[in-house]
Amino acid sequence: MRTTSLTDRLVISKLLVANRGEIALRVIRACRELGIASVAVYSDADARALHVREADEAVNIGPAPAAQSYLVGERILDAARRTGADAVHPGYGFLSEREWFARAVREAGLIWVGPPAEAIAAMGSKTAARTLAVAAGVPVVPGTTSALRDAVEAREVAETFGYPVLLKAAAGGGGKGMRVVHSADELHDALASAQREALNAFGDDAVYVEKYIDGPRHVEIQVLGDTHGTMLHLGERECSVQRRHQKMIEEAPSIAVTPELRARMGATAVAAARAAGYVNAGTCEFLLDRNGNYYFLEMNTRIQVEHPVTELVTGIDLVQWQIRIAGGERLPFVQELIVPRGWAIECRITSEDFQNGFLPSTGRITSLHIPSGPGVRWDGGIEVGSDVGLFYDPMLAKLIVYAGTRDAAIDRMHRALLELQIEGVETSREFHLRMMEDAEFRSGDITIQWLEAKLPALSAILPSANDLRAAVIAAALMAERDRNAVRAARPDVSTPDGATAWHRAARVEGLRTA
Ligand code: MV4
Repeated sequence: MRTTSLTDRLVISKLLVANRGEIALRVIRACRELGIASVAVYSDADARALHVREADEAVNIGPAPAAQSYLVGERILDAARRTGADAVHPGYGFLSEREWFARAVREAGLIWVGPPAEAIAAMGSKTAARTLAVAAGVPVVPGTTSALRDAVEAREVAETFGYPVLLKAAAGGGGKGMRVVHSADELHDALASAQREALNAFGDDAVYVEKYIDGPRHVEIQVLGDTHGTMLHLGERECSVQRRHQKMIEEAPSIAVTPELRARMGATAVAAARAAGYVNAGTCEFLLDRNGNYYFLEMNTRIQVEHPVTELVTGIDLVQWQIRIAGGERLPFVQELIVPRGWAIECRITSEDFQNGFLPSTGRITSLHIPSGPGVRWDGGIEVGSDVGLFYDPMLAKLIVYAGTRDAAIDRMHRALLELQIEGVETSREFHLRMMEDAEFRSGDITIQWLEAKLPALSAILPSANDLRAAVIAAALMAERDRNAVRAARPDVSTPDGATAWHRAARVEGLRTA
C-alpha cells in the first residue's frame, strides 16, 4: 500500500502502454512507482512477453505483424476503452510520432502522454521544422527551406552554397532519401534517385538542399516542458557512434561539449521547442562541427531509446515526468541547477551477429545472465524462454552504466559486458566489448563517420573459432596442471573444480567464455 501523498494527486489512474519490449517495461515500471495501474497491449507473437506479465492487465490487439497490431490505432483505442484506461503512452517507434494518433487519443477523451499533435506535425516535416527554426533564430545548416522544383533550381542553389551539398527528403529523417553531391554533373541523377527513394519511403517526393557538413558529431539535447510554460533542457547526449543511421552507443555528457557550449545549445533547443508549442519530453538533434559550430537538424517528438543516460547524469526520471506533465503537474526544477554529474554510457544489445556483418539472428533465449553491481542498469525486454523473431526491432535490451568519469564508465561497461551472457541468439555483445577496448573510442575523438570506417578492423581482430577452441583447451590444460601442482603441495587446500578453473584460465588468457 502506498502512503505518500505526493502522487495521490495524479489525475491519471490507469495508463495503457502502446508498445512492447524494453520500453513497454520501462513505462510500466514508472507507472508502478507512481501508483498508476498499467495496461499492456500485445500481438499474438508477444502473448508470453515480459511486458504482458509485468503489466496489471493486458489486451491482445492482433496478429504478429506490427501493421496488424501495434500500428493499428483503433485496436489500441478499443483496448483503452475496454480496460477503462485514462491515458496512453506510446513509447518510441510504432505510433509515437503519428500526429493522427495523438489526435485520435485526445478525441477519444484520453490523456496523450506526449507532445500536442500540432507540435508533432510542426516537427514532422523537415522543411517546416527548418522554417520554424530559422524564424526562432535557431542556427540551421545553410540551405533551402522549401522543396526543389527541378534540377535547374537544385544547380542554382548548390552553386550559392558550394559543393558538396546534401539532398534530403522533406518528409524524411533517419537518412532515407539522402544523397551527397560533390559536383554539378552528379546533381541531376542524384536528385532523381533521392526523389524516387523519398516517394517510396514517405509517399512524398519533396527534396531540399543543405550544405554538406563533413565529419561532424551527432549531439542531441533533451528538453522537458510542462503545460504551464516551463521549458527546460537536460543537457546533451553524444550519439556519434552509429552504423547505417542506427545508434549503437550513446553517452551523457559529450566529451565535445563544455559547460558554456551546453548552455548555448540548451537555450537553442529550448527556443526551438517553444517555437513548436512543445510540451512533454522531446529531443533536438544537432550536428556539431570541429570548430564548435552547431546546427539544428530535427526534433524527435517522443521519448528516445537513449533517454537513460540523461536520467543517470541528471537524476531526473524522464518517463515519470512525461506522465506527471501529461497529468498537468508543474516541473519543479530550476535550469541553473540541472548540471550533469558523472558519466553514463549505453550499449544497445541487439540480436545481430557482429561477426557476420550484423546479420539479424533469431531463436529462443536459452540462458541469460544479466550484469549487475555498482553503477549498472539493465533496461531489457527479454528473459529465458523469450522468442526472438524478425517481426520487430532487434534490440533486446540496453545496458547502461554510470560512473564518476568517462574512463571509469568505459571500464565499468567493459566489466558489465563481460558479466553479460546470452545464449540462444547471436548478439552485439562482442562488438561492444571490442569498442570498450578500442583506444580511439576511449580517446573520444570520433565523428558520425568513424564507426563505419572502423568496423573492418574491429571485426578483423577476432580470432577464428578454431583458434579460440585451441586457446581454450590450452588454458584448461594449464589450469588443470596448476590445480594438480597445488594439490600435490597442499593436500589440505581445496582446489577449484574443472569449470571454475576453466573460467579463470580463460580470463587470464583474455578469452571470453561465452
Ligand atoms: C547531415 C549530415 C551532414 N550535413 N546534414 C542523417 C540523418 C538525418 N537525421 C540527418 N543526417 C545527416 N545530416 C548535413 N547538412 C550528416 C548526416 C548524417 C548523420 C547525422 C547524424 C547521425 C548520423 C549520421 C550519419 C550519416 C549522416
